[in-house]
Amino acid sequence: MGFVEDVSRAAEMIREANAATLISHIDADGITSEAIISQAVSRLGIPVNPVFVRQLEPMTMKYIPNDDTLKIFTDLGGGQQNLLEEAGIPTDKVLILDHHISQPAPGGTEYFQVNSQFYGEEYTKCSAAGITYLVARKLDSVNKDLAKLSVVGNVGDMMARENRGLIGVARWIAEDGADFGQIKITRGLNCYGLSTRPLHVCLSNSDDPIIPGISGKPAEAAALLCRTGIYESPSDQRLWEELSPEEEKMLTSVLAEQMIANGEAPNGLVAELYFFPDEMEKTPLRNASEYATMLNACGRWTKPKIGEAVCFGDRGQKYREAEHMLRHHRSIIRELCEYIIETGVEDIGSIQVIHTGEKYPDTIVGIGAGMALSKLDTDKPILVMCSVTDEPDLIKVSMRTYEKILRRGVDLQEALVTAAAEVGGAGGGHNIAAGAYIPKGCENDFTRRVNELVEGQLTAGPKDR
Ligand SMILES: [Mn+2]
Repeated sequence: MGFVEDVSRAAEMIREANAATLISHIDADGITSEAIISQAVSRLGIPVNPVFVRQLEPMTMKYIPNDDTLKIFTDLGGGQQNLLEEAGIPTDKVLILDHHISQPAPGGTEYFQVNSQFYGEEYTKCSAAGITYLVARKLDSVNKDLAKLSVVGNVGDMMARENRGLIGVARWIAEDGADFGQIKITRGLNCYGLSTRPLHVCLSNSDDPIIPGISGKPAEAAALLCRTGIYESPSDQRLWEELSPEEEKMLTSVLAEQMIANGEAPNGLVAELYFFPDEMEKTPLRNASEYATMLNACGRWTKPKIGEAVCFGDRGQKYREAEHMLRHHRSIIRELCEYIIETGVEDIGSIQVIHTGEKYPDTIVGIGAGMALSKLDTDKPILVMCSVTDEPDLIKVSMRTYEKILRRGVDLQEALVTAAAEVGGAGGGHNIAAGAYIPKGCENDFTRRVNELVEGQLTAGPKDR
């Protein structure tokens, strides 16, 4: 069926429900998806009960009651229909709103889902928070106030990364929120922390793209800002959000010139940005990427309901707790990053490898790997392995690289999917950032194989895109 028909059918199923159980993932996309559908369903007077899970797997199925509530799966479910079938959950009690690859149930039970993968190019770069928003919007146009959360989920799931902005139906959602007056869509610096970090810190943290003479060098960044008159002194603390449009333009062109002078293409310097002018100034809630990090921090430290409360509009107690989670999150990541650099990675040819064992939670190892990479050999993808909490037989693998390496033909997702399948594991993700779970004990064979595959990709050269 077409997208419009499927969204209508999803809305119909919700309207007919007496009560709903909302099962969602604990990352930014999962939390925003849940918050969107939860509010949309509650507004119809239908009671809801949320269940957040790290992953839908046999162990977590016990949290899903086989009662007569409508089970709405968001940001998961499409790939786990076998579990729903096994649990004997009837099809008329299941609605899946997902964007991950769908796997039919082995017994042939056909659960109804709206999945971004089903409807062609316009939809593939739309996360679960996008699908849930479009269902919410179909239920009632009053739900336009939820567009902001949808953009947070999309940006959090890296839907804006490849094209440096949202595209297709996800972009339409951003415009819908802009229309409503809650989202300001602009173009600007493709850096993290534009609403909360002093500009020289933002610039020196930029690692994709790497700005020669600025990345990793806060003092040099401050000096450049002084030279351009944006800072009055090197100890100035102005934020990107505080610049005038003229200053924004001037700064991006100075940085672009600096990149060109160093033989780098300045393409990655500017991106489309999504600001939320009705949120408190100088807080992570002011833009989509920082908001998403706050929610990820809540989820990764197993407090998704704090993130949910923030999405519902709590700016008091729960918001303070979320701020605390974010600070904690950052300090552990910083620690992990230092650990990787101090311990050192092993260069095995085309990739660099490290095993962090049980030292850090597997939920943050990928982020730490990405941050550490900027201080390692940026020409070789990094592969980090670690133990998995509560799963002693599994090893989690995270890989990160840079755009410039993708241009040479590398695709981390492809490499990990292939190598993981060969050892009886499973991989997934994106070309620039991917992950896998593999059985414990095959680490060496696995990393050797990934190295071989990446080598092969480099030999084959750039793909036609
Ligand atoms: Mn997602």
